[in-house]
Amino acid sequence: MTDKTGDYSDTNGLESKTPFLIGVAGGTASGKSTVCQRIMEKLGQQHKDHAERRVVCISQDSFYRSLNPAERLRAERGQFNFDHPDAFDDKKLLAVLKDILAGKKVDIQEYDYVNNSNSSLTHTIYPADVVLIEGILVFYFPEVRDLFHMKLFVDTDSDTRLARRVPRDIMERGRDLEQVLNQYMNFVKPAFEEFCLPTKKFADVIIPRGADNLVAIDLIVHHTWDIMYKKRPGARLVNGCGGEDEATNG
Ligand code: UZR
Ligand code: MG
Repeated sequence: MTDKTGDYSDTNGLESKTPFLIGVAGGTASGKSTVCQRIMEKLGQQHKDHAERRVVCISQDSFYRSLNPAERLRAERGQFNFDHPDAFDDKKLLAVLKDILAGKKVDIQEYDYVNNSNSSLTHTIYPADVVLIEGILVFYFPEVRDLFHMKLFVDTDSDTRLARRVPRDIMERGRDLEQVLNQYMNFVKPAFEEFCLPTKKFADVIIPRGADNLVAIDLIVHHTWDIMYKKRPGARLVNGCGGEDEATNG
């Protein structure tokens, strides 16, 4: 199979080297997605065509399992616990990450928060040098956790997170205030304390203040760059951090 990545993947769609897998965990609205975006920007990838990206980001939200009719009804009433590990299809996440590590092209379904289910939209993740996986429980499942080459935990105060979560759920995820606060108190906060926070100990780097922490992001980007480019000459990042252009664009 030859795709737009040109000589980067071989004719079987199998890549000759292993992408650098970065897990990004943290509580709801901690800034996980923004941290990932900043890392991608700094590696000069953000505006590249999908097939040409050497750094890609996947959300754990794409791996919510499908709900049965009774669960669906509970979800509509705000009575389904989306913050519990059981809400996820960890086997699927594991299989997809293994495919990514094997250099295969994978299709990821986008999640639709308004309908609490996977949407029909899929996007293709092409073989990349760096793959970021962000989600509240990406370090919860041991087999998944063990696949990451670097683990980041975005550590943002819970009042800050709640203050961000409320407008986001109302504006982007079609909820009303009462629903958001009830869900937060009944599910989001207790599950954070029981399942997410204890996974902080698995992190290699804890990022206080999330995406505002430009120094931490810079350090992570430089470390990633070092590993991907200097220590693994086979890897070819484009427009590297700090504006170095010694890397070739494959
Ligand atoms: P982040 N979530 C929804 O709001 N609706 C769904 O259908 C599925 C998930 C929420 C989930 C969790 N909780 O707190 C949050 N609820 O998405 C995780 N309720 O996403 O890390 O971006 O906050
Ligand atoms: Mg998110």
